[in-house]
Amino acid sequence: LDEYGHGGPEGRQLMADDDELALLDAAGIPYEVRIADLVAHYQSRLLSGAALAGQPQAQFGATLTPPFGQGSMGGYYTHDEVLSVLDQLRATYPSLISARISIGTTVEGRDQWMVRLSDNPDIDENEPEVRFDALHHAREPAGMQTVLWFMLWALENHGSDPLATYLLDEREIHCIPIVNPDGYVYNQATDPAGGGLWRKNRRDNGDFTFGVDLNRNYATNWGLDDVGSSPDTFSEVYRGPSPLSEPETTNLDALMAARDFQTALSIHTHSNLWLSPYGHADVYPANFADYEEVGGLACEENGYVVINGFGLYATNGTTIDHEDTVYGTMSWTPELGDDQDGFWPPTERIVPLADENLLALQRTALAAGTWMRVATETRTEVGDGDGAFEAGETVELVLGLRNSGRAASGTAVTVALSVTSGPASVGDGSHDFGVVGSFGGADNAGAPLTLLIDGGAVGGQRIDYELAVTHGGTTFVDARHLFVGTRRPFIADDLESDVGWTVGAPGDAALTGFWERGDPVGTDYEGEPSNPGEDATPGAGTIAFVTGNGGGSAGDDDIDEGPTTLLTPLLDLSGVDSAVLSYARWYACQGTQADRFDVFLSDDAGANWTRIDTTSGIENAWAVHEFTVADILPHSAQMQVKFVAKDVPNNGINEAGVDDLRLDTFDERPRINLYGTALIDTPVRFHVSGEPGDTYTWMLSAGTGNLPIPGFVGPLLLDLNTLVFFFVGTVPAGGLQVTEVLLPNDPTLTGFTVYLQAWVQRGATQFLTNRDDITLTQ
Ligand code: 0X9
Ligand code: CA
Ligand code: ZN
Ligand code: CA
Repeated sequence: LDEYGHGGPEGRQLMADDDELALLDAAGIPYEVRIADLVAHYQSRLLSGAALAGQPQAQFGATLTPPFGQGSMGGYYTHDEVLSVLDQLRATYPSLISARISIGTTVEGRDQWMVRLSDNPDIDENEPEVRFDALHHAREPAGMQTVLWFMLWALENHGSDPLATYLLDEREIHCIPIVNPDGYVYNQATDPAGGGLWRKNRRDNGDFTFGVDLNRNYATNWGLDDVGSSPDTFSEVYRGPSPLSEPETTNLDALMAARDFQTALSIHTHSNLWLSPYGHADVYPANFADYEEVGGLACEENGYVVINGFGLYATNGTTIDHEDTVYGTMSWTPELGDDQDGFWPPTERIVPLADENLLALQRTALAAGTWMRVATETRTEVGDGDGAFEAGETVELVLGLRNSGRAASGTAVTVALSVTSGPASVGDGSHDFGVVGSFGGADNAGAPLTLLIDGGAVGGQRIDYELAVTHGGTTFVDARHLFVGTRRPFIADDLESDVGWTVGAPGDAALTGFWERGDPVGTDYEGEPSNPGEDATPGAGTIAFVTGNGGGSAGDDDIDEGPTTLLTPLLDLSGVDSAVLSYARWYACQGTQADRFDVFLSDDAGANWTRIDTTSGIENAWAVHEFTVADILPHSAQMQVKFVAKDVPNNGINEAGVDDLRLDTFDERPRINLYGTALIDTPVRFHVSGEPGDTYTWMLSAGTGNLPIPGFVGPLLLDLNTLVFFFVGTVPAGGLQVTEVLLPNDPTLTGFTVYLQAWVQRGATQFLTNRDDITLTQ
């Protein structure tokens, strides 16, 4: 039996052949067959012929033959295609990538090919060294594609992208896309369209079995016990007759000895994990904190779970344990893709999977040398003391620098501040932080950098500035921004009533634990909260959206399978110049941690989505997350947020929650917003955002206009002939008035559009706000 999912309280998923099922039957051990023919299952998702050729051109590697993502094994490159790609890249970028270098030959006499990416790639320069390898296991080609994707990104962007330029100029990046060519070619022979399941190398064990698990054959803790590897030749984790018995591992070991790899990834699939040493026992490298730091930064975007190998299951004789122990390399085994991706993710997943790991490979390469980051930034207002950054005031910036790399900064680190746009100039513009040691930090508390906001700046204006971090002759620019003025909400949804959120979307496959709105009923898993017991809204609020809210045991109430999707009503952000989106989020992923909760933003009513937030950890607490919308997508009238949680495979406790959706602006002008689906006989929320004490009068009309009115800020945007004054009020403390209006239960009004605007008086100033509209639906 061959485990492929990574277990948990609801049981492990196993691969078994017919003989093994017969043994289970004979022993009376119950099981459920989820996928009867795994190869056929994988092949059913792999494209060929015209469908493959019709795949969209990927962002990188579009001019390769075949293009990236269109290899002839269901989109995956064959062994020979990989070699051809390496040769094509050498021909195109001879000053940035070496010719193929053989690190040795395999059991069947094939070469294990490596390339070095760097400036002067044919010379061994004194630059920090990194290694990326893939396909130790022959059935895990997504790792190979990911290594190639990183190479393509670096080569195609050298000279234009600062990070690609830096990494190629200042690192030596060694890539071995196919560690186990014999096994990979064997899979090609048995399953030319992809989906082959051979894992080990092709050693003839002399007893009618083949193959040694190369990820159990390294010397460190080789054969320590029969749990972490097997002495049985037929086992998928057969460790071989002796440490480094296989030429494939011997060659890798010789390479590790000859080079000075500071960081390395030995890439596998699958389960969305980032595994660190060690796997043989519950013990940790002395620099485990550094492992956690770099691993955590690497996985900031992909959301993979960062844990030590033993925390997953016991292994011995693995690549990374050996490399850490013998050579001091910080070495990880990523397990790319989720358990639906499996070993042969669908063709259309090749690019997304590679791309979701690009940042992780970049950061692993950065960590091989000096990697200075602006880890924290604290802004302090020096002015009227109200906390808002306003005209004529000074903003003090205290930076916490962190070196998340394996080399000290060498020379002193300086940071220079500059304003790139907006109403501000630089006061104290630079600071010398001195030399910053490996995995060390420095700050400028007591000597802040300063931004001087222009006297004429108005609320809502955006100031873009840059922090240029320089050391050893190289500079990295960290772009930041702030908004002038007082932040206040213009849409705030505490979910205490429902104005049109949507549960469920095409593709949802949850069996239980659908999103539902209610007063959360707490559940527990091993003494830790799973479903929240309270909503997030401070004060009087009681209601939130949670996944399953039946109470009882955590296992009954949580998400099984999935995903389950929750969508907000449309959010009208047109004409808002400084929108900040925030929401309170809860996520408890317990038992097994490989599941996730993703949040997406759309600017076209859900036709396209951009992921803005992801987690797979145990938060067990409401936390507010916020985003500057314009950094992600342009503002539109059709913005929407969706929350997607899943437990795939169904093997743990998964509970997500959402509350307190807010959109804030720094704009000084009052603004209105109608929020909710305009279904007859349901409530819509009328929002007036302004300074506390502003008095407002809602106006309603059947048509639009554009009429400047003397003495008013802003034109009248309604048709004067049908204009009706609706209701009046005063903006309360907090800056947002929310009035719920029940739409009439009158089907004859469907399709009818009403336009609204507010007339707002603030002291002596009269404003006419933006316009919003509502079309009644049934
Ligand atoms: O078992 C392996 O070799 C790796 N998983 S895979 O599914 N790609 O075969 C994981 C090895 C990670 N190390 C530990 N779990 N200790
Ligand atoms: Ca170089
Ligand atoms: Zn593997
Ligand atoms: Ca609430």
